[in-house]
Amino acid sequence: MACKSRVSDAIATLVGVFHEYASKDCEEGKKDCGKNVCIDHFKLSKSELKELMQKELDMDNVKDPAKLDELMKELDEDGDGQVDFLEFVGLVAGMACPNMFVLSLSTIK
Ligand SMILES: [Ca+2]
Repeated sequence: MACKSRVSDAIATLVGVFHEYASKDCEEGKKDCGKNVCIDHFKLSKSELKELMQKELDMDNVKDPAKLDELMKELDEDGDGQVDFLEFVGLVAGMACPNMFVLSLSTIK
């Protein structure tokens, strides 16, 4: 078995968490009849986004409907009312940047 890198593990975790939450709202009517696979498990609904933000990122300010609407509007670049993985990764990258800046400063001191 090949040794996986930490970055590969981090990517796998990110994808896994995204799909876990994106699958929560899967309704019977949204299943692909032939394959019995949920066809919307590649996107986060507003309620799925809220749950992910609260449980995985400790962001309780999304309890405020106005804040959640604001975040959803900001992330939903294609305007389909859901957050796909690429739109979600934009959020993660935005959150990582300030932390990376702080880490960079701490290593050069
Ligand atoms: Ca979208």
